[in-house]
Amino acid sequence: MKNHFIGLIFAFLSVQSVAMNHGQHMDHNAKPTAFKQVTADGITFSNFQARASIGRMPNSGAYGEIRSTSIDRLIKAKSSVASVVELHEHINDNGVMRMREVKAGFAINPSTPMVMKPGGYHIMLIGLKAPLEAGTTIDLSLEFESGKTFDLTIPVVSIKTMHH
Ligand SMILES: [Cu+2]
Repeated sequence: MKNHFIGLIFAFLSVQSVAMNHGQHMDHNAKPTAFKQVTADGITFSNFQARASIGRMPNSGAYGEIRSTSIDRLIKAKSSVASVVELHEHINDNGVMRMREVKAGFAINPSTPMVMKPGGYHIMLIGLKAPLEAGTTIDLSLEFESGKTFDLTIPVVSIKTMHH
């Protein structure tokens, strides 16, 4: 219960810090749109980010790591910036890398973090309403099989600076 409460405060703080990015007190040494780790209800989100649009491509991806203290499954993602959001994986189809939707969602096991990254599991943002610009943020709602839902604010990052 206590952890849950603290996690919600962190989530609130991360939203607040995003809101303050355009204020006068910005620390120029800080990375203002870096995602702050959020823990709530036994689930920890870290390194979340969306890829800035490349040219006029109508789609993009969101990535991050999820840990859970209990067995769970990410079953749905939503964002106001895209018409459709799907959970995808990359597969090697006779030497050709392709993406496909994982309808069952992403299993999350307490022993291993569920990692979404370019070229692997990812959240696909399909039919962007406007190009995603580096330095901005987008909303991302995640729904789990356990019934837990989370509303995150995640930074948009250029593909060039995406690697950690
Ligand atoms: Cu995809």
